[in-house]
Amino acid sequence: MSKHTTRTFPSDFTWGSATAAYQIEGAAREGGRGPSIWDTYSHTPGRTLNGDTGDVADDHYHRWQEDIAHMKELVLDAYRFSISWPRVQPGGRGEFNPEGIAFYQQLVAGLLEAGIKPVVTLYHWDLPQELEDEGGWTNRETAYLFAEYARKMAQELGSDIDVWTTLNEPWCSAYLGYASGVHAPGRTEPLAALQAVHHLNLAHGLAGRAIREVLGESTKVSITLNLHVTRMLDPENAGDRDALRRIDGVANRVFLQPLLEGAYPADVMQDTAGITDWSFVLEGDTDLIHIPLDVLGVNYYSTGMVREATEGQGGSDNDGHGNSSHSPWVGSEHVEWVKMPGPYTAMGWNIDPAGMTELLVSLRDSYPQQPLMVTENGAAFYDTVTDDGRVHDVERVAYLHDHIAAVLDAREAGVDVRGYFAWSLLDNFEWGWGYDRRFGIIRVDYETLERIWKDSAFWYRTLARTNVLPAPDAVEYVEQPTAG
Ligand code: IFM
Repeated sequence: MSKHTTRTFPSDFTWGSATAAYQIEGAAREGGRGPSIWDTYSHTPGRTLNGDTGDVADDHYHRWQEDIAHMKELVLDAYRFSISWPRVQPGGRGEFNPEGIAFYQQLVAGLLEAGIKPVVTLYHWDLPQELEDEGGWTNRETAYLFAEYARKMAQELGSDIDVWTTLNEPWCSAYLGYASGVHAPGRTEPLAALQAVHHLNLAHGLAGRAIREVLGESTKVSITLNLHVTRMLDPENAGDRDALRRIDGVANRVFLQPLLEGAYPADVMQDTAGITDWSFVLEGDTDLIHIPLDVLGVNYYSTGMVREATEGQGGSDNDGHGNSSHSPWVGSEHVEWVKMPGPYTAMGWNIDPAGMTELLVSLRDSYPQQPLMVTENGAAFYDTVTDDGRVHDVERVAYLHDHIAAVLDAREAGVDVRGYFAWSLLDNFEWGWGYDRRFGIIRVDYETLERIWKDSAFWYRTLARTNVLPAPDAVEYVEQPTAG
């Protein structure tokens, strides 16, 4: 046994796990579901690794009962999942699809029966394709349609939902979808990305208001952001300080400020003046966006570092992980990313638990009254099933242990962080990386769709059951639920 001091979370701390519809559901052409931008994108040759698509994914659409049994055995307090907009409203406007709505109603009923709180995300990137054909998130109309979809979900799922999260990681939807094009819809237009930023922010405000109109002002509304913990190479260098300011602006403040303060950052508008005059922000929009958030969802995986661009490097393809040929960093032509030291996960992302504490503490410093929730954290590794039939994912257990300890550090520094959701419950479709990158605490065999608990699942179960952070080597095996 390793040396380990006992560290405890309060009994009301929420332990959960998270997934997203397109990544796990499959049944892409069943139950009246319409096509989403991710169906189109993943079926376009060359867009995803190995041409993988979400057509079958984890087949959660048919195996949701088994998946709830896993969550119950994991002793989870909450499950964060997303609703597929094109499953419940195939064209994104007009008629709703009762079969799609019934799917989520039965899922929610099943969770409640298992004593698990449903935490819903209304948009985790699967825009109905018909709306993209009309401009997608560059079109203001999409924000209004999103609010109508949110209203309908509030009417249909009602007070059974613990937290209503409007959007997951609008940074990815806007910049990866419309600037670097490594996510659906695969566009590479900086102006479109900024329009998308604003219309996503607006969609959040309108949807949150619609949900509270239906269910009452005390209904818990949230949004999840993937805030970027970025450092600068040389704090003494004015160019490096400016590089950090720019990245913090387009990555973080362009969301945080309208959401939590009701205004766009003036410096971001200035940095992007060559692209747009921001006339798509209409009078009153920022007031609409600025609604009380019961919790702010925070997704954290790794850190980055920037410096002032050296000759010819600015606005390069480098997203900190070298993933795109077009830059997502709109308005940041003077910025160069510095490779972070390892260790790295299978995504090539550096492992830096201190960044988790830093992020939570900095949010508290900027917004002291805002409760927080870690809605995603986890790691992809190339797991293998060993002869004993188990997956000894030692690296993932260490990653979870160290990051959860970092959450505890933030709590001990007085940060009001109320819960933690491991990404992800199951191995799943990792967007452009297809099924190659495995984030699950439960392994999915993509041939048989069998679920196999990894050591990280057993470890996380002990934590959720006891509220005491187990040592990384304290893996307690129990019988895992079987299918059927
Ligand atoms: O799989 C994604 C998820 O959909 C959104 N947040 C990051 C995860 C890992 O890349």
